[in-house]
Amino acid sequence: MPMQMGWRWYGEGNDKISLSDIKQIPGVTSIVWALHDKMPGEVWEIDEIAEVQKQLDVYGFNMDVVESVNVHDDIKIGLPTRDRYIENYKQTIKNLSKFGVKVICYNFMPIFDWTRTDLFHPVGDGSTALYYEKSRIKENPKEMAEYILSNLGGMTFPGWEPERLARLDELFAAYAHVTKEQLWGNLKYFLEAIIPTCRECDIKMAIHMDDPPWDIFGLPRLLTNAENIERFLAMVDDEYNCLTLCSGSLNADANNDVAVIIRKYCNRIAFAHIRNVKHFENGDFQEASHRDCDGDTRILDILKAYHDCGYEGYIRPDHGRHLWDEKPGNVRPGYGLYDRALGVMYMLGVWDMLDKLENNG
Ligand code: CS2
Ligand code: MN
Repeated sequence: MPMQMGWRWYGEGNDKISLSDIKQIPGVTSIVWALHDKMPGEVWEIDEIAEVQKQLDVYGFNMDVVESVNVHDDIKIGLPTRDRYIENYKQTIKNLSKFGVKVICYNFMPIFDWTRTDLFHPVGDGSTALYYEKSRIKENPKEMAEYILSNLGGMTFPGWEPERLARLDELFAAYAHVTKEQLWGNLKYFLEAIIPTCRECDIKMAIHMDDPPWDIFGLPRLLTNAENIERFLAMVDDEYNCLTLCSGSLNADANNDVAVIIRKYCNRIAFAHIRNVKHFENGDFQEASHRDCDGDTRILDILKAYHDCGYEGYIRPDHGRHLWDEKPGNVRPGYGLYDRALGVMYMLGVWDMLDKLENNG
């Protein structure tokens, strides 16, 4: 079985890109979906999942990968109330398994998901892309949260729930005493509690890399490099405890050689995010097209590594640039149609050629 190409879709009425649009992109078989109006900690109910299944069935897409079932802050903080939210999480896993879901992508980042200082930074060719300016990430998380929230064009983004971020002071206070070691411990507690359910349900938990892969605003981050990936996999050494290996998140730190990491941990990678990043000398980075030479992430080496390992998991283009008529207000930052579709074709082009070479041309 070859790798399976996915496309992240934000749901009916919540994504300008329709399933019919996606159907026209060659090679996409899996819709990477979620119930986007759920708050972290809520159970995903059978009838709500069934609704999505009905929509995907019309186009013959599978719903094998969910991104994300977000983890409630109480679990990350390690509050006594976490057990209630863990029970809810288990129930969601059970409900998802009734629909054949195979992989749940999630993250364990305190408070913020991906963090950028500019969502529409000019690339130089007329397109724009997400940008991280190191010197602008200082002590003011509120400013950054306000900037990001006000530039999402009214669209919802997992990890950027306005209701949750309205309580930013409260959240920061709650995390103030959580050391990096405690966060590791809380992650272990969570996984040990849910992995037996995953095994029963045959669903892999695939943790997303932290983005960017370093501490920000004094908040600890765990999934940042090869050493921490090793620690994570050994901490709960189970085939259902897996990775969402996000090339762009990891390679925001230029010291991370993503292809080497893939070769080492391929059997524990359930989901691959392919994204290219261009580095600047001062530590800033910008997201680039998926083409290898447009960034520094070495996309060709990455695809070759997956191919050599006989990767049969799910893969998707991650963030893309905003092209042509995609402008602030009419496009979900990082998740427009065109550049991600180009990314799919680039990846399939490389993959098809690797297949062909393997079969002696
Ligand atoms: C995205 C994440 O930034 C990224 O690379 O893929 O927003 C991802 O969806 C979440 O961290 C997963 O929980
Ligand atoms: Mn990603």
